[in-house]
Amino acid sequence: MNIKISTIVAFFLVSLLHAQNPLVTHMFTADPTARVFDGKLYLYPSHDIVPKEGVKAPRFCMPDYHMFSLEKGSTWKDHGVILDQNEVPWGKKDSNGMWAPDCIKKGDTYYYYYPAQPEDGSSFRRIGVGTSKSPTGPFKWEKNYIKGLDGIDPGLLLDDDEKAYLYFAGDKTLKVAKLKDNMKSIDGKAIKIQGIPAGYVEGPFPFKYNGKYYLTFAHVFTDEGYTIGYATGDNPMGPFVYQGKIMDNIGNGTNHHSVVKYNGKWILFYHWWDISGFNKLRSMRADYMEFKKDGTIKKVKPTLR
Ligand code: FUB
Repeated sequence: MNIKISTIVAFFLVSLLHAQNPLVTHMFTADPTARVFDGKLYLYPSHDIVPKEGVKAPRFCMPDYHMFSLEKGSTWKDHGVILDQNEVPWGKKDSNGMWAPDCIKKGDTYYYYYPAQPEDGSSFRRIGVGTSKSPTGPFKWEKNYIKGLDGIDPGLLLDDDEKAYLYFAGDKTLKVAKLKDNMKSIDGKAIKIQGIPAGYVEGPFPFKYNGKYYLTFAHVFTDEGYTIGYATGDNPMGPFVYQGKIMDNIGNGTNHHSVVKYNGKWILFYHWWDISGFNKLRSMRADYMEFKKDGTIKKVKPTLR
């Protein structure tokens, strides 16, 4: 009886998720970081917009962050702008460079991490943080970026011992820094993760499964292009061992993603150019992901059109 009910529920959830791609259609969304807080599913993506006239070369134009929650009836509620580029206390104004963010909860506080171009010109991107007592904000933004982090795509892991690790993409290397208990500064220096294969580009996302550390990331092959790969390890700071691909190249140019367990099932969130057909105007999507008995991940076949 139980099996029958869980099969029906699983089938319903699968149809529901597949029927939903792309997840939202009223705006372009990319780089979806999915998080479950107190049983509810939230998405923290970035936001692509059409560049203003006069911008000749197609490039990312990303002025702010929205966030979404999954509501009854499987609708994604848009909570509006939670951070505009011109509100970044340390950021360069109108730089349109608000790339992939992340949000985690420690204790009763939510910490939202985001990259932006610094006003002081000290780097291509720095990583800032804001705090809130609610997953939907409002967030109180720290006045300065986190010192010692020079890169993009913050991906957070809160380990079972409550120690937090911030993974990020710095100059085509995958780096990690342990955070201090205040979650706003790093403990020691950021280091390069050992064991990540050549072709690694960006978008590190960490999670734990059966006591092992998993790191997923964008991996480019010369003969295939942009894929999602992953590695596993026994220590959050590495070394890691490359295990293969989770998703083949789907012709996106980028495929920033995240992995989450929700309602007992693992889901891969990623993006594609569903609505625009253009790789700088992306839409977030989701498909179920499965582990094999040995802990390796079955490749996810995207439900494209
Ligand atoms: O969305 C802007 C950048 O493109 C992200 O930071 C990368 O991961 C890639 O998706």
